[in-house]
Amino acid sequence: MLYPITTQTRTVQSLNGVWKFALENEATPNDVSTPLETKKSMSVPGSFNDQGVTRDIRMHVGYVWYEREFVVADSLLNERVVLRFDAATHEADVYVNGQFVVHHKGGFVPFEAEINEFINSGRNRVTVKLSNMIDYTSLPVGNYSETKDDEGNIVRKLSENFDFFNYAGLNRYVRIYTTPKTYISDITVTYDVDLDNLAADVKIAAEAEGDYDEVKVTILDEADQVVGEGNSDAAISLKDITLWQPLNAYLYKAKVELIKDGAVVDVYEEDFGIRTVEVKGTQFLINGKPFYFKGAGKHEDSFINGRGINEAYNVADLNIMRWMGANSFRTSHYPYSEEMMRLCDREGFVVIDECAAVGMFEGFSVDSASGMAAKSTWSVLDTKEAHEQAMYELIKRDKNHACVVMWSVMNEPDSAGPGSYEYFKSIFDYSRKLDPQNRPFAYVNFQICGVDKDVCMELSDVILLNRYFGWYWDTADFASAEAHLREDMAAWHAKFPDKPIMFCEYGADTVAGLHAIADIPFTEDYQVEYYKINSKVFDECDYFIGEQLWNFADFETKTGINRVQGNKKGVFTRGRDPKAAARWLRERWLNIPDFDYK
Ligand code: GCB
Repeated sequence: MLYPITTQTRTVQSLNGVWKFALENEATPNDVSTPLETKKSMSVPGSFNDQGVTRDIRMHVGYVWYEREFVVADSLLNERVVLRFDAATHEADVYVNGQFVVHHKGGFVPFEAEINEFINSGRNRVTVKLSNMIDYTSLPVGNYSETKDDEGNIVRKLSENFDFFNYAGLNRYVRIYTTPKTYISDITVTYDVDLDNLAADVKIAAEAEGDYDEVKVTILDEADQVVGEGNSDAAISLKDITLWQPLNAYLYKAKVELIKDGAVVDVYEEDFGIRTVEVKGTQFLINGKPFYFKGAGKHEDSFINGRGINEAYNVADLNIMRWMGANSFRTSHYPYSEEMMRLCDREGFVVIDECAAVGMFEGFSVDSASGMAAKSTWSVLDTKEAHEQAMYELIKRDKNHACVVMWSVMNEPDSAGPGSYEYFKSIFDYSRKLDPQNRPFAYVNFQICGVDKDVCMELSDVILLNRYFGWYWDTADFASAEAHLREDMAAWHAKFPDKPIMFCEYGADTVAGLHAIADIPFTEDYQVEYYKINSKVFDECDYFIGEQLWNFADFETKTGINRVQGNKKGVFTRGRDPKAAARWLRERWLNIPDFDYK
């Protein structure tokens, strides 16, 4: 799916700003044929929860309404006019001037619809009925129930089956863009690279609709010099290429033009980097060299905005990670904004791109993590359809990004209980066919489904582990934690001697400002010690290819007795102030090269 940009043939108009907002009153449903009656306002993009402030909005479960007016300039009404939502979390029905236009479920990917037949010259009205409900058929997975009160009203309850707050709303940008009636609908970038000779055969495959004779492709380098020309059917050979490298990005531009009778009818420009990715034995090769991942699992989470896009945070977060010596992160636990992916392409950050498959564990709870056991997850959940859709939409959106080096199909699923293997196999088989660049696919293993219980790891190209020795396990006993971690790593390596292992989570909750000498959990000192013992074991294992800690920054969660205004495992606070561990890790990571460490 193409990102909306302005070109000589296309325009983009923002619908961001303050919209009208209302909670759905189910006794007297909103009538979309008339303007929304409300005095409430809501900023878009942004989650509605913290903007709403009081409990009735913040904790609302069910439907909400957004509405605003817009005008499309008359000069554009003969173009193809498309209304695009970058993310409506989690499910939306969109109406224009009271008429139904499009429905989408899945709160972290874009969707769009042509609206020509619904709009008029002058003022128009866009209305969105949005649901924040998630259940056993959706991704992410939620525990949903409903009852009726004495007056017969539905009372909805929702408890996340995962450890982040269920921020919802029009979380990303809303735009109208125009294209000609004959237009480029998608572009897929693939290439064969000759690393020894720094040459590449690049295929820019365009899909288009309408009446055209040919698709012309021009490849430009960063100095805007033409380095290759051809069409969309055949590969274009490039010589003396500059590779996209971690933290040292280089982006080419593919200018794609639809030609009819010698004239350009549509033009789109897609930036792309050239790099190779390969899992070979116990190594993860980028551009043929063994890469070592240093970084974190993150969240899209900021004060007031909730999960709403915050580009200043995105820029700052990458700068903070660079300061720390990090080179990568995982989009835990859902696809991040397209702006973040584009930024990572530009900055050279390496991304493990995760779909919203989280909570796939019957009875998940952060209050009893070490005591949980796999049960009958795969007969309780009915997520296959949503999961395939999520992988399809994720890869369709992110396939051309050089920053994406691996797909994560699930975080901490039940990979031990009955039916796990069959479910995993079908998702892996389905997903692998979708990536035109054939990147590695993996899932992130839950400590509860350890090496003696997990039955799915043979399907994963890399062994991604979330491990909490010294936190949920062996709390305040670093000697045992270290020994158990060492045993765990050895056991995984013995079971899969030819697969690389990396950590996608390890961490300890830490309340900034607390200190103690004697290994007291929640103190900054404890967090530093925790990272020291983990790092020591990592360095003993030559098959260990990366450390992504949990979490980059403190973040909001549902309330619970194990969460103090959210999850405090950040090495930065929610406001991005460093805890002591951030400085300790900085010392470590600045001394670990991106390549050839293992
Ligand atoms: C995990 C989850 C993550 C939680 C984390 C924790 O394993 O993947 O979403 O936030 O543990 O802090 O418990």
